[in-house]
Amino acid sequence: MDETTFASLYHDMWLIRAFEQGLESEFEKGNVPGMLHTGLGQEATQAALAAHLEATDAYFPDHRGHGINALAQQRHRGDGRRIMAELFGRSTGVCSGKGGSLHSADPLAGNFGDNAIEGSYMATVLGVALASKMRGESKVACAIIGDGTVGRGEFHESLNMAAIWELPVLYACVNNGYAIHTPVGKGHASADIVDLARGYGFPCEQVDGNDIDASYDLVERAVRHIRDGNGPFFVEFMTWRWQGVFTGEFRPADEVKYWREDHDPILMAADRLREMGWTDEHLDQVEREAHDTISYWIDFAKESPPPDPAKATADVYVGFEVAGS
Ligand SMILES: Cc1ncc(C[n+]2csc(CCOP(=O)(O)OP(=O)(O)O)c2C)c(N)n1
Ligand SMILES: [Mg+2]
Repeated sequence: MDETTFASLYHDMWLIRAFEQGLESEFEKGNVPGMLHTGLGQEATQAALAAHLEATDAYFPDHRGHGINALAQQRHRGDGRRIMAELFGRSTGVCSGKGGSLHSADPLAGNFGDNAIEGSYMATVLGVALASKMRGESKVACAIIGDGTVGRGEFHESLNMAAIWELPVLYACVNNGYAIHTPVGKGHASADIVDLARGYGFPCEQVDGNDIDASYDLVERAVRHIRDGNGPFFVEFMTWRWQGVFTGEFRPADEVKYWREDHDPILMAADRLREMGWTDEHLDQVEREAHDTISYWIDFAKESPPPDPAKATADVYVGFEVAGS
């Protein structure tokens, strides 16, 4: 990978980390409504996906997808602040503040939305993919799923149908080792999800999801395969999330140390940049700029008005309004 691309991905990863850290701090102060699951620790996986998905593609983020949503919004719609505002429940958010963390969507940025039912969009992604195929478009329909999703029936139904209809689906499985507190090997027949997916007969590959270089290259290859009309592709990103579903650490100290200090995606990328001649000062500058950008986004969100109660039912259904109470 050339230095310019690597540097740009490093910026993206820092933007995600600063976004999540800023958000987490505001959440702890009680300024962010609802629940929060951050993508801290998974920045390389998200930046690699965001780098290759166009506005005309369709991705379904999982419950840790604020980072990819912010990058897509910034890149395709020119204003990443609208994801922050959405999380703060403000009218300037992408869904006018009514979606929040788990239900924000903006198809014009390629973001077809998460919802709180893990795995449900393993079915809807097929519809988007089928429509694209029937219309002769070259859309990539991407389902970003956690390892926990694999135990749902929709996982297997989806892979099967994508295989037999040769649909343009990118399955991006984020294997961060646990579903709530259950280790992946205890919850599924294989700790390597890729081995379960291989039975459906299309390309399935595993990658170090904290290695931005390897993740970027694999997503590039997978997207090319799909756009060229070759049907689905499954990628398993091996990564780790700093934050569980609930507060408190439940994992062994040596595991925490490994992932947070020895195998952190941003620290690993910084080492690579140092090898390319970057100074600590230059690296610090990227970090500082990301935090400055996010402070500005948070200020924008806080200063934005809340949604108008009179519009509570607007945009809920297509084609008609529900009478407000
Ligand atoms: C169908 C369904 N079952 C259970 C839940 C409750 N739930 C929320 S997050 C979660 C764990 C998901 O684990 P994983 O997919 O590995 O994602 P991670 O949090 O590890 O990123 C569960 C079970 C849910 N949201 N939907
Ligand atoms: Mg998980």
